Amino acid sequence: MKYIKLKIKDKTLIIYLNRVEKLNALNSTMIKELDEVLNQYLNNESVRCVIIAGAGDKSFVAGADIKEMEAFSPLEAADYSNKGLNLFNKIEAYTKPIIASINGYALGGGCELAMACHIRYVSPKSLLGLPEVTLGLIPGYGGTQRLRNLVGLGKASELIFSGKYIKSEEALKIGLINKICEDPMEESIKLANKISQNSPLAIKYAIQSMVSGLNNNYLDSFDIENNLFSNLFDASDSKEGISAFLNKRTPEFKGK
Ligand code: DAK
Repeated sequence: MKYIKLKIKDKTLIIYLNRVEKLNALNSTMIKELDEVLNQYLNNESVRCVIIAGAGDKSFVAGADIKEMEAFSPLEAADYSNKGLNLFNKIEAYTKPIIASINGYALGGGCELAMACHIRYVSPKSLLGLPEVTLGLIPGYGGTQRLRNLVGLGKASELIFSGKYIKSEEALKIGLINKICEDPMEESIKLANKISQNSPLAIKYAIQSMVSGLNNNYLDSFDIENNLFSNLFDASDSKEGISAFLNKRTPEFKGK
């Protein structure tokens, strides 16, 4: 892979977006490579959690690659747009938890990528924002929806209309990120290890249930949650978890 470095730590796949000289700005090759990696590991049972980070110490992702966009024909723009949107939706619905470990700039498409992840751990000096309107664009990877879902319409409007960057502290205050950490990778790995002790099947269903709530009306989502909950009683993980609790031992989940 040209722009992606992979590392496996215990049961966690760490994906580094690696285009340091361009502050990891997302181009179409990176989008393709990231998509391939996620497809490759989706059914790999030894991986229970994923971390996405930017290589280097300055940037998570400083946005979509502005230079590449400049040369797009309308047809290329449509293709780029479809592939990017599909990837970001895939990340949001990915059935293993994905943590964005953010060290530095998370701007434009980079902030959208972080928002598509399930959890965001961020260094104190990071800067986040959606400056697309300063380029005559709007967030195009689902960012208008995801930012509104995370921070509410008022704050989302303020950020998107102004294109301003905010520091980690403000991002935490408005609910855009989960936590500020001196070392976001170390903390992300700790969280991933904790998550990996739990039932992969239960986590998969929790993700499916939460994502279904984004696509369905409120009451239908309860039905979906109810079905997923009931299905777990057919699975060995729930029997293992309940039996381990009752027998005062540590459960060994298989994700089945
Ligand atoms: N694209 C391309 N190159 C970038 C880049 C980007 N987004 N961000 C940085 N770089 C490159 C710089 O051009 C520079 O390259 P060289 O000149 O060395 O060749 C190198 O990275 C280092 O950057 P700087 O020299 O500028 O570094 P500084 O520390 O001085 O400044 C900065 C850091 C992050 C403040 C600055 O680089 C900056 O303002 N970058 C652009 C930030 C930005 O506007 N990001 C949003 C991009 S728009 C869509 C979906 C999504 C989107 C669009 C369409 N569809 C579905 C159709 C999303 C759009 C965006 O993300």
